[in-house]
Amino acid sequence: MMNTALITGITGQDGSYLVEDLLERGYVVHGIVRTPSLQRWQRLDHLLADPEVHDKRLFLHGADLDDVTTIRRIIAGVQPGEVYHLAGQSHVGASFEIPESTCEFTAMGTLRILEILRDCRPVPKFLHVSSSEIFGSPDQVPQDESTPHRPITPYGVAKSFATDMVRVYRESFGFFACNAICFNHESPRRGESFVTRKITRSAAKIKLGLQTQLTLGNLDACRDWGYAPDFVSAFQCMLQQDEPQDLVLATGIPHTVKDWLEIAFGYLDLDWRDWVTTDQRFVRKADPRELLGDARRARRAIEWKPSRTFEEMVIEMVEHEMRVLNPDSSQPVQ
Ligand code: NDP
Ligand code: GDR
Repeated sequence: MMNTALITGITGQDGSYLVEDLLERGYVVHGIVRTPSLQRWQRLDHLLADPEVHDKRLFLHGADLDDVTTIRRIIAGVQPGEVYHLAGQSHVGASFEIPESTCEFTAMGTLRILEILRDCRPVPKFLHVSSSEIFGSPDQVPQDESTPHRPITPYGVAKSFATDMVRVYRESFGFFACNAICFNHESPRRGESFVTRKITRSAAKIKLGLQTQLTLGNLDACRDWGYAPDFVSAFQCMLQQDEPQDLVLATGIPHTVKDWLEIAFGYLDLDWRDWVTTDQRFVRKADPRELLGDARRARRAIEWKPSRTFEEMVIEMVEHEMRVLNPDSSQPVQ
């Protein structure tokens, strides 16, 4: 019998890679989407245009994360064997401006889904995408599954709550439920307001004469940046373990925003110092400083390891922007 999976946040960066991964593995996939008046789910266009896939092996259902009754009805109808919970307000900087809705969807949204699943027979396996932001200002570097949570952003607090709830439902109600504690992961499908995509897109635009300046916040900000398709391929493996457990997913290698600038602009033969300015607007009220992941447990448990180097990933993103912005050229403008 085919496995049936339900994904929340299927239209996001990770959701779009996860649905491809699961379809390739032979799953029937159901996704929950918000229902805007203008339906544009760009990252899923290629799948929705495929008559062998759309409404055959991939089905979309409309619901916001606070539509509890609708989500309950969808889950009752679909009867998924596995639920992948990715939906939520994912911008850390924005969480300072909209802390209530961030917590409403990211924290309470997760609890509501756990409560719905509690009434299912059997209870589907459950994967929650947690975040390195739960470590906030950590005492230990690198961080692993046992590092205490010390979030310093509203987003981090919301993810910390959701992460602990997943653990509580595993330990108290016997759920097969796991947290994938993910450090930053990027791709050509990354949202344009995140610093990585902002840099790669702007570098390409500047090269093509479509933009004259790039304004950023803290250029010394340091993160553990990996490649998004590598991360989502771990999600399915996590739910196939003999026993449920949380796993940190990370490369273990730190880089700064300046590293992104050096590689992205350098690849296009530009000196970023000629084009980049900074503005307080993009500097966070609080920003974790020493986030670096230790993914040894994931390596052991699911034989997970990153497939791309940092430099390969940055260049892939720059080349993607050049192709999209300059479709007549098969090669980047050098
Ligand atoms: P995106 O922002 O690209 O995608 C977020 C998804 O959540 C979208 O499908 C969005 O729908 C959906 N969503 C947001 N709010 C709601 C809501 N109220 N109701 C229903 N759906 C909603 O994020 P990513 O794909 O990058 O990340 C996926 C998850 O992983 C997120 O929870 C994020 O916080 C977490 N995470 C991501 C990391 C990363 O580096 N990418 C690292 C660690 C954790 P719509 O398209 O309609 O906006
Ligand atoms: P992050 O990613 O907050 O780590 O959250 P983001 O790309 O937004 O910021 C990374 C670092 O770059 C600094 N920065 C800027 N950030 C943005 N967005 N715009 C700028 O102009 C800019 N200039 C400097 C930030 O201050 C920060 O230090 C991502 C999201 O995917 C979360 O959902 C996820 O949980 C974490 O990664 C792990």
